[in-house]
Amino acid sequence: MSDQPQPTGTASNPVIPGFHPDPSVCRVGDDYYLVCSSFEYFPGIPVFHSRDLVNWTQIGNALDRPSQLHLAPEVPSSAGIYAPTLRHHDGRFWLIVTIVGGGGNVIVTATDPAGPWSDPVPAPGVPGIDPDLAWDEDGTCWCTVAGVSQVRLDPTTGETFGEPRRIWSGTGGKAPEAPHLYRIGAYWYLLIAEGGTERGHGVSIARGSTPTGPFEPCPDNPVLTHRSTDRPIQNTGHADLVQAPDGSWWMVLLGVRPRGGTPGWHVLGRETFLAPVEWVDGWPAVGPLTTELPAPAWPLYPAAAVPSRDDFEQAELHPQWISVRERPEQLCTTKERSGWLTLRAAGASLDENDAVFVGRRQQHLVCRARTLIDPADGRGGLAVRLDEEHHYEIEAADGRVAVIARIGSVRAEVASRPVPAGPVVLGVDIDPLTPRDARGGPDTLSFGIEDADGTFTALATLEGRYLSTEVAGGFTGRVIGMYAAAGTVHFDRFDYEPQPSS
Ligand code: 6LW
Repeated sequence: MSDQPQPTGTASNPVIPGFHPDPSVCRVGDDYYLVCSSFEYFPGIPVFHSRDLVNWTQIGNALDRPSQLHLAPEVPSSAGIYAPTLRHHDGRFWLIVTIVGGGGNVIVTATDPAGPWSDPVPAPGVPGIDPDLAWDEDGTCWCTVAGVSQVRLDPTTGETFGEPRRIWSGTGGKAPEAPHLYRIGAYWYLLIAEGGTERGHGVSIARGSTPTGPFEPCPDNPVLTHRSTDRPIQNTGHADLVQAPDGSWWMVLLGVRPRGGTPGWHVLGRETFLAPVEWVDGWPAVGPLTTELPAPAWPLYPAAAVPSRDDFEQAELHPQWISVRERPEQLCTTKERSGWLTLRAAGASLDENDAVFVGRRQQHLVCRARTLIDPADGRGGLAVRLDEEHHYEIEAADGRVAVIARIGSVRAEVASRPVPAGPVVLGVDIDPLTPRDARGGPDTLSFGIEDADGTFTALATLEGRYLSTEVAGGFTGRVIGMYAAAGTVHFDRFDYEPQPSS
């Protein structure tokens, strides 16, 4: 992030594009920190920093050691890391999160949010997902979870006290969840999401004079929803509130950008958006959420872009790189061949839960990726992944490249061609698909090879909707990356470039 503030600037949503759902935010002085869910990927829980709420830089991942996060092959995709809450209290950062299928609710702490974070402290008495932490004036810590229930907790030991108590069930929408509890002025405010994380999603709030209630619902609930609208941002919910140093209030929340004909498909997962909050009669008024934001009343600090090329010269991988379930050093290393990323196969394809894959989130609707692979000792390639049953890839081995599509239970090689033995540049171009009728869209993925002069030759163009959440299901979004399916493969570089969207 630049140290030089820019006095004016435009701000646009999403503020953190790509699969970055369930944002939780806190401020310490002039610095904001934000975390997201990461599900089946390792390392888990991306941590971001910002000085202006608009420009965010990833500074690490909270769970980046095998001792903190072990996702067994049996843990399904879209299980794993759900909905963390990040708070700063008593000079430390506290993060509580549910590891679905692998440990339940745990707490980790850090003095520097870039890490290291502690090993997890289990909190087995916390009765559900989406745990929140709030401390009252006595220093008592209250943990509130989806439902919405609450229990007293010692966050240093994970011990809970007494039976969990139902404190609110929302306004009647399904799945009251994502609670966050705050002391603001004379009241304790209980913010929740309800309506489910699909098109019905919304944000509701209640308030009481103690952290345990009773809670009186806001007369204008939901305070934010885009359900039944044709707004470009949909599924708005799972929010967190933060106050800026100038006293203004802001909400971070998740939303999606469906495109194409009916019913609309979103491919980047649930992304992190920002909205200004006004207080009217003691209640927050928000939105609607727009792609262009009113620029905040303070200087902006444009984030230094992550370079489009990673040439794997650094021993440590950039925190943006994620793997499926685990990343043992013997299967993924930059130390074997200097300046190359070496992957050694475990599972025989991306259909397998133990696939060896290193990718980054697709963050732009229109973009391209290239990688130079040396498949001399194995078979591997470049993939766009939603889960084990929804992925497209171009694979190289034995003087041949092939494009493979896996959609649900169907797996097919859709194109192939011979290539000279040795390293080859594999690529994918992702472009919008203008609907030719009510059923079309949202995009296409063209897989091919790039010549030494930069000419890209597509072998196959596949429809993007089959790599959308509306088709695949689940909570994640597309991840683009490299994989090994047999033996050992080496990657010299990986390029990811957003392209103009029109
Ligand atoms: C999360 C819940 C939700 O636990 O989706 O949108 C679930 N909200 O609060 C998974 O992200």
